[in-house]
Amino acid sequence: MPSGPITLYELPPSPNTMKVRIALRYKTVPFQSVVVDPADRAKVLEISGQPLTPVLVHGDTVIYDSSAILRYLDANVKQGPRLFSANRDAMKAIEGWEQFRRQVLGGALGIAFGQFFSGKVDAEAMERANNQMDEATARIETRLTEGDWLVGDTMTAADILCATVVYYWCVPESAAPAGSIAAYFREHLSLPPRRERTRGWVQRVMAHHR
Ligand SMILES: N[C@@H](CCC(=O)N[C@@H](CS)C(=O)NCC(=O)O)C(=O)O
Repeated sequence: MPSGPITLYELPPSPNTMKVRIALRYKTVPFQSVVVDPADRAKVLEISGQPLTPVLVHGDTVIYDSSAILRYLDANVKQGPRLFSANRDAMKAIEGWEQFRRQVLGGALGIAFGQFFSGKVDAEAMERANNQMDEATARIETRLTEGDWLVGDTMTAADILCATVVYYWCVPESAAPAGSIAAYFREHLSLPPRRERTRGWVQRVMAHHR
């Protein structure tokens, strides 16, 4: 079993970094954070052989890619709750939500980040992002009529993977200082009032983002 201190190389407030941070806090695993300069990937490249964040270092073991990191933590760090499941159906359901994140939620997120990085605001594109997220969260809202979490009765990787995307559509004022990316998304992205359960669920997941 790997052991040793854990270091997270991260680029806040990226959704991929948020996933890993939430997982570490949820499992109550202590870690050291190294904030990466987006314009200087030399250290990340040296450690992991590729330039993207997040990267997790656990003793002598290096893992990159947020989904790989979640699986690594679940399989190797026994402390705290599970992120995945010993149950086959639950495991399939979590992986189903992971695909939903990539294929459905990811589309709206891509439009929103594309707008941010373009430095302009195209009202039509933002409306498309908002409409796509409204449609996508219908499935989440329905699922949440049956319980607090997407799979089973505890938070799993399914919640962490999906809520870190939907978060950008319900950023609280307290997390959006003027001029920040969060403030930009807060200004342009929103969920309709009928997504009340979805908003509550995002808050429950994001409560672990410390
Ligand atoms: N599949 C990777 C994607 C990692 C990724 O795209 N990271 C972004 C930050 S969220 C990054 O480092 N982008 C830098 C770039 O594209 O130059 C994961 O899930 O961790």
